[in-house]
Amino acid sequence: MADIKLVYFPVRARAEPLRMAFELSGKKYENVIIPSEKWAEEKANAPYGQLPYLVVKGKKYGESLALAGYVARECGLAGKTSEDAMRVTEVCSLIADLMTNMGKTQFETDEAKKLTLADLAAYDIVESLLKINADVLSAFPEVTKMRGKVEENPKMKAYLAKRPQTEF
Ligand SMILES: N[C@@H](CCC(=O)N[C@@H](CS)C(=O)NCC(=O)O)C(=O)O
Repeated sequence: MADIKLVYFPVRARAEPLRMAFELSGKKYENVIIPSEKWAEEKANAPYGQLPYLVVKGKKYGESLALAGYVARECGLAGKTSEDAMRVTEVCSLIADLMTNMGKTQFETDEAKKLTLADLAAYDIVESLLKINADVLSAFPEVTKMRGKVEENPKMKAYLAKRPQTEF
């Protein structure tokens, strides 16, 4: 049995660079997958109640950036100098931030919070185009969906109803 276990959900996300590092370096590890339906009972076993975590010689370690630093060193992928290692951590941190933000929008159930200024700007130009050609959206179901999201938002609904009607 391998000295190192990597425990994560059956997806790539925060564990995949670590799996790839083990595979690339040939370092032995056990890839432990927790199916989502088992998570409720497994959560209490995970450091800070989250995945991924590593088990090294029987001890558990959490936080993916800490795991990344360890795995990078163990697999000889941390760079040669301290400056290299700082750059590696820098890039990994940046990607972790991106992943956290991606997760927020991907799993956001409140449709209103998914709106960005891009949606509002697109909504507005589409309103102008619709005044010129009412069929302009017939081939663009995604844009129609975005229009619906803006119009269903209570604050937007109230604003759109009270704003002055202008041509553009
Ligand atoms: N800061 C933590 C975040 C870990 C995290 O968000 N894990 C998610 C999966 S990617 C998780 O365990 N979600 C289930 C839960 O929190 O119950 C890290 O970088 O490891």
